Amino acid sequence: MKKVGKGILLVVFLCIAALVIGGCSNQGTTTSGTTPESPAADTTKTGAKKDIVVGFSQIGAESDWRRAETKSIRDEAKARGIDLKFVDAQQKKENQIKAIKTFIAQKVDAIILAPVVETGWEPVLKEAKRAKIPVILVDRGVDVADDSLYATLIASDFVEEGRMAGEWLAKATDGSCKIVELQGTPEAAPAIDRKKGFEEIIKKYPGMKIIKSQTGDFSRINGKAVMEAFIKSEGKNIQAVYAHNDDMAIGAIQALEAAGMKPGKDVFVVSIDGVKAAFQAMVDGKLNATVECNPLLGPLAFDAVEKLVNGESVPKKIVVEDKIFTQDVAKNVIKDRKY
Ligand code: GYE
Repeated sequence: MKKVGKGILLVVFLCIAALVIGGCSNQGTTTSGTTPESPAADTTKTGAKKDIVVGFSQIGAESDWRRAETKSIRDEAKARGIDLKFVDAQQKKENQIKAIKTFIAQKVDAIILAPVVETGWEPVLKEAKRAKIPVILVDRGVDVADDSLYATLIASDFVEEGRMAGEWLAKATDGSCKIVELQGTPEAAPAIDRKKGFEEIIKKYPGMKIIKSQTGDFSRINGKAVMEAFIKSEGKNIQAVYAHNDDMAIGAIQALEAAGMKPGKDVFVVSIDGVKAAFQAMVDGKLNATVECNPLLGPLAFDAVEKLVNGESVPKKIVVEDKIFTQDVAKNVIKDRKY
């Protein structure tokens, strides 16, 4: 009797162990990889569909926009049962190159790359091409002579975003104001293009002038520090702030308030991204306008991944549509904002 009882216990234990192990190995094929070292899942079983493994080299976590993009890509991979290897490059191109090389060594099915700057990608993209691994660029573009080095670019039109910000400011100031500009990360596509689009518009208005321009690296803390320096040297001369993203605009708003100036009233503030905090700043009357730049790129990115893995073609460029939001609509739309 005793022996039979022990036997049953052993069988029950083995069943539980099998269930636990089975559950764990399933988890290994879903989205959770956070290091380039985690081995690529190879769960191909006879007759079963091969799991897709994707490496994602992200720039960092410098802004609300970027955090929203990361979440969108992670959530979408998880929803589709795709194994995502996520690596944060801490703003360094060298780290991104290292991550891509690791993904190639792991024989991933596709690579998603958000390139921090535009140049210097040719050698590593050639390695990916030789390994027949498609590269999907998200949100920022690269400057390469041969565009067969990447499969597609999914991004907004940053020049157009700069134009929208410039046009709004020209209208609000009757084409006359002294502007300070907070630029994004040097050599990054959105910093180059947002400057270009904005300048294209304001040069049509002789009364509009950029009196100071410096990088705030797309972060709140740097935007604030640069704005403090602008206020120190230009003071009340400053009539408008053009920030290449909302985080820097919010930093600038803090600096203006600390200096006893009234952002949104004494000084116009216009920026780009359309994150929730910017809508709140508009509701509070401190930010005048923001141009939306949609970071929720996960669904588009994985549509492209799945097509490419199935041997289908994708367009070379997928442009995400943007529009400008102002204070008068902020209150009504803030509750529906998704990021
Ligand atoms: O505007 C900014 C972020 O590359 C479009 O990078 C993106 C930009 C975005 O840090 O907030």
